[in-house]
Amino acid sequence: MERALLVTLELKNSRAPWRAEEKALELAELAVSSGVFVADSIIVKREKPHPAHFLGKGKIEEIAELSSEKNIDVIIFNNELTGTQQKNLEDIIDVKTIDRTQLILDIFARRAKSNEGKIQVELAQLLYLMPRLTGKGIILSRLGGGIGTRGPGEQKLEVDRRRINTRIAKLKKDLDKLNLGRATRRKQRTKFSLLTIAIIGYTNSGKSTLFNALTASKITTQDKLFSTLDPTIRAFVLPNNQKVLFIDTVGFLNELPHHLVESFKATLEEVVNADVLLHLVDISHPKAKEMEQAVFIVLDELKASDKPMITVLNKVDKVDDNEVRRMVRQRDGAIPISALTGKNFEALIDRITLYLSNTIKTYNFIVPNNKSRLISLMHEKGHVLKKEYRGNNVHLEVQLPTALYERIKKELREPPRG
Ligand SMILES: Nc1nc2c(ncn2[C@@H]2O[C@H](COP(=O)(O)OP(=O)(O)OP(=O)(O)O)[C@@H](O)[C@H]2O)c(=O)[nH]1
Ligand SMILES: [Mg+2]
Repeated sequence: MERALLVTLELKNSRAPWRAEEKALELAELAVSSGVFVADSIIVKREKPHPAHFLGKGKIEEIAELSSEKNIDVIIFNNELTGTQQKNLEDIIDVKTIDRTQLILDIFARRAKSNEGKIQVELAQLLYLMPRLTGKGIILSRLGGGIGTRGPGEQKLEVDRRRINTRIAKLKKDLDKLNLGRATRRKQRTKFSLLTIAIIGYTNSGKSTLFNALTASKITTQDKLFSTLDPTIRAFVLPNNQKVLFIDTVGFLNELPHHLVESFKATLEEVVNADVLLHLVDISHPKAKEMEQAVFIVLDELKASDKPMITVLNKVDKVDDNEVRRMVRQRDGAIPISALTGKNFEALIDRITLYLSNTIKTYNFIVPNNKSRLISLMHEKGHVLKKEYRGNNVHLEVQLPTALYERIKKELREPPRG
């Protein structure tokens, strides 16, 4: 097992929602999830990062000493380093140095199982590497393999600039092909007019545990970050006999590397296209509030922040009842549950049923042919159950969010433009 030293930079006067200690704790969890042993973790205070060395020379000497004292194999910085900073740090300390993004990419590389997952991870890794290659393309760490250099499926990452470019182009093309398949499958699901409910939330909040409990599935759940990468879909029948689909998918993180979000667009499409989001919050975690916020930031990036959402407060078995009540009061309409013990599942299912019947209904429209934009909107945001062309009109039966119905009704009343 590689022995890691973690270094977190604390900017003076920073008002960030996560304190340096809290960031350091999360980095340790990430490091453990990637399979290294955390030998030590330090926090360094500075006004701002040094452009060339990230830290001051004196501090770097100290870290070098600590590393040899503790037999460190890898130093993990809790920030994104530039290629120059990384190289300079390695040159002085003479120990492999990686940053938080590489660590996260490494976890993803080890977890990726499906073909699509592997392509997405490799693409994110190469996009990260590209601007950091020097000269003909020397890999970031000249100091051995292991963490930070692994590709999906334990193969080594490509390091030659020209070959990386070719590879990136190929991966993008492969992804496009897979996206097409995904879109087709989604269309098929729409045909059966099944509403989809995506279970989303911070990594380790208990999404897969809830998904398994509801749908009697066996997705791996563990007390590690990013256990799930590939989305899984299963049917579920609500008490009113309505069949719906639940989706379990990859977790979110504070300051999730941009390339990852970019590369995982296909997987995350399942979230964007879901009818309702079930946002799972681990309320036993001291940073629950900030984690919730981090989830909203990723949703924003995915342009999915206006999706209908039910907030679910998970792991109530680990929290005092009064505290749970306080947290429920803070969040209008949130449902407290324990995915592990099954506590309050009935209330959750009832809420989902009620929510769906209140927010998504089946409507009939007669739309003039010249308002084709409205018809595409219905296809995009709802489930078109029937469509018939009669003369100058299209008759449609559509399942739609009630809010959207009001908008469409209004636009239908307006005389056609032009
Ligand atoms: N005490 C308690 N533990 C829970 C509960 N729900 C989940 N866990 C534990 O939390 C850990 C993470 O659960 P997962 O279901 O893997 O979480 P996830 O959100 O799917 O995580 P990623 O896929 O890594 O993003 C596991 O160790 C679960 O056993 C709960 O209600 N109570
Ligand atoms: Mg999971």
